[in-house]
Amino acid sequence: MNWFRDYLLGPQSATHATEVDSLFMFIVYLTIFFFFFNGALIFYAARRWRRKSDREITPHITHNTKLELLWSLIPAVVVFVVFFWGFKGYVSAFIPPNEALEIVVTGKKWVWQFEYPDGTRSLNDLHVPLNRDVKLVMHSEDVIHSFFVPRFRLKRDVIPGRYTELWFRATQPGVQQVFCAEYCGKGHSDMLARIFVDTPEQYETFLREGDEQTRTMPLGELGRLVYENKGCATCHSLDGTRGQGPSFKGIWGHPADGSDGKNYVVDANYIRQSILYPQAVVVKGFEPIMPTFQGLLREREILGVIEYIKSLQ
Ligand code: HEC
Ligand SMILES: [Cu+2]
Repeated sequence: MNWFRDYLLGPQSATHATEVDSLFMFIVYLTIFFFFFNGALIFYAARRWRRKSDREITPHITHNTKLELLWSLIPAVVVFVVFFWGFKGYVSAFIPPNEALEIVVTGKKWVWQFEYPDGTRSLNDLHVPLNRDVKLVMHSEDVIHSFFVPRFRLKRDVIPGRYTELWFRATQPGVQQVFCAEYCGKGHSDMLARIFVDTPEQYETFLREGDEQTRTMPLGELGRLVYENKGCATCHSLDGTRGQGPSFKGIWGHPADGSDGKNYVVDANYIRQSILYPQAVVVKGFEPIMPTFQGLLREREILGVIEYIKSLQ
């Protein structure tokens, strides 16, 4: 009967789906059973006790204790079974396991933004490893949205000013559709995201080289994104003003004075070194406070920064 379940609900793609579906199908089959059972009783009664002649007088029956107990107790038991079964699934859906990979989800008109433990961000594309517990910590920047993954059988509101959580363990490789299930304005129906369920190798590649955007965006633009999103902007200005660190404006191709008294030309290798080993050359007149970005920036992002600094003449 799995074809029937898949026809009604779509394929199951996370552990939670099996739990939800078994209860759902139990209720469906129960409903079908009682549809025919009650129908048959009605037909039987209509035939068995139909009026036979005009003079016939029906007996005066006030009640039947046995029958009344039966039709109260059986539904009561069924209702309790459904309640506890559903409650168990609800609790397991909303209490994440301790070791889950944590991803921050931000809903805003009209995109989903994801942030991984290593600081990587992506828009509308969520990458998760296959067969691993993933916990989503969700919040909204504007109105109420709702994160809905039909094939995981999971849905939860995403609310401004508060965190809600959701967790899952994807069991099928491939792509899953995410919908916003809370009307949130003009672009509501475009608020679509995809979950890429990656093999461990694909997930490693994603973390190392970034998503589609990081891998394909023009280098200069990628560099600007890195500058804005990874904190460079807090210390380095673009307009020549001196901040905690030297401004990026016009440094490309010019000599930099090291505090060791030597002169260094600002080229690609110099910038790369400044990012990965900031203490190797400390620019004269500045404190050695720049943190290393080793492991935080991908190769292509470093190339992007170089390209970006080059463009700031
Ligand atoms: C906490 C402040 C801080 C942050 C954040 C920071 N830097 Fe720096 N940076 C400095 C300081 C101070 C210097 C000068 C001293 C030195 O060379 O270590 C510097 C130097 C540099 C230089 C050499 C500049 C020159 O004129 O020779 C480059 C290139 C650079 N940083 C790139 C970056 C990039 C790219 C980022 C972001 C990924 C970044 N920095 C983030 C403080 C910071
Ligand atoms: Cu929405």
